[in-house]
Amino acid sequence: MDQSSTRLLPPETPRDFGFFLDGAYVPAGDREVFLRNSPGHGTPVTRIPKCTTEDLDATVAAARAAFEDRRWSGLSGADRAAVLLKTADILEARTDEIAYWETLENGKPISQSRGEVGGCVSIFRYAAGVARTLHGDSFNNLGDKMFGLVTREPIGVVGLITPWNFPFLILCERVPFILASGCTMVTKPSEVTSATTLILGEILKEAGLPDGCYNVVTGSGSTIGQALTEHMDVDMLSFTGSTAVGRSCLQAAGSNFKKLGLELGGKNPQIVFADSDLEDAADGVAFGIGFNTGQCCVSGARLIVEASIADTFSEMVAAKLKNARVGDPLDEATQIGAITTDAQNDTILGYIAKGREEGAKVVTGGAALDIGQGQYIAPTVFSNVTPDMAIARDEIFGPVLTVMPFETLDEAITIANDTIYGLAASVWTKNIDKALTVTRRVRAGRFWVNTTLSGGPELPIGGFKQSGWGREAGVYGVEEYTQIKSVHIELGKRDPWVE
Ligand code: TXE
Repeated sequence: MDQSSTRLLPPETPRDFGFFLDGAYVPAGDREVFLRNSPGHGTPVTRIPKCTTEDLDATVAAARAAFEDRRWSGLSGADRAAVLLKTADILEARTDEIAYWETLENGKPISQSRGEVGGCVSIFRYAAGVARTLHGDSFNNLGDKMFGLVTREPIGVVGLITPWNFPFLILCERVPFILASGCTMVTKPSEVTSATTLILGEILKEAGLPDGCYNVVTGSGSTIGQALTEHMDVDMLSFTGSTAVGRSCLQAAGSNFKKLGLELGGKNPQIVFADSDLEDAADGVAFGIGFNTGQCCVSGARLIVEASIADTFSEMVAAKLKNARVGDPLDEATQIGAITTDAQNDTILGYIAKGREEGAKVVTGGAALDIGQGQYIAPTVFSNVTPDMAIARDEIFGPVLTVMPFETLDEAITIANDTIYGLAASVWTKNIDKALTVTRRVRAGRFWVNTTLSGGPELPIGGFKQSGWGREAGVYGVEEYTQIKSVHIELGKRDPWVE
């Protein structure tokens, strides 16, 4: 069904999902369930099992068995690539369905969800190429009697914990690379957005992924997430979420010294110089904070703008945000949807109140929007912001932009680096010297010049400072899921140790 031509409605009754173990769904049975309400409609849409720690152990055991018998890691890169390519084809064919469940659980606009599934298709296709090109190294410079090899091997069983802001996209920025490397996995999606992670199970199976290579355990972070992080039979954990939980993962992973990949919070600068194309920059800055209701780890939440244009430019951004269409996520015209969780809604409104109390001035927005159903917040711009204010320092994770002016390039860089985070940054200028100087001196893992929030699977993702460890995606990303082995090969007759 082409849903783009049909008026979409939430389901009349919630859909039941099972968790995914060894190639099959396991219904909730007598387990407790999470009932998820659509944040855009306030009605129940999905029911997901609350798995027990025995369920978790079963998924890890399935992934371990699949890894040890080499049913996946023993295949050629070409054979693994074939499964990833077939997955991409099935995802493409099922785009509307996946986007529908993503929007219902997350609250993001349906057109955006479809775009994200399209992005995931592209990532699977890219990762198929990486599966075939992944290789080690050789050393032919060790003298005639010694030849050295460095082989790359999959790290083993990977635990993957994902958040609710991009449930399917963040999943697909990791799963194809984990599988390309030859690893097997257990993933734990956020308890509020598990549906599309579960749907991927049957798609991978249909594409030919052997049973046990992709398992999904559902449940809360503090129980199942924590237990997965501590698990003695998991070799690596990739966690995406808050910096606070990332810190607790560091401790939990000490159980068996599992390798950690962490993508955590951000408070990302948008540096705008007076010589930029101001129309483009205003549109980009509005997009950078409005997209996904600002619930992006890479949202451009701090506008650092040359003082000579600060007022005019803030008004330009405010005008753009006022024109952005906030509303029912299932409406094709919507650009900004609902706030995903009740807790996040309270957090964002709390920061807006705090900004006012601390003396910042609301340029636009600053309140919840009554759309008749669900929870919505007007995109908000604050001026008169000082570096010590909570709205300038904390990751709000909502559509709230702070404006801070600068006089010199050095000052812009100092303000940009004045944060514990280092996930992403953007700079807007037509002057190549300024663009490159800022790019080289601002400490962030991902940079945009005269654009923001763009890119594809070729370029890696990850943070500096307290924004995380390691990289996902690209060749660098797949290498994270491997470990290397040094092989020393002696040629010819050995020089004896004992005569
Ligand atoms: O994240 P959590 P929350 C930030 C953002 C947001 C705040 C809180 O600032 O306001 O975090 O969101 C699982 N051991 N980001 O509470 O708790 C949890 O079930 C192991 C930034 O939702 O970090 C979910 O699957 N796992 C961010 C995942 O961790 C645990 C994206 C993320 O949840 C766990 C999301 C534990 N002890 C939120 N506790 C980004 N940078 O993209 C929870 N989880």
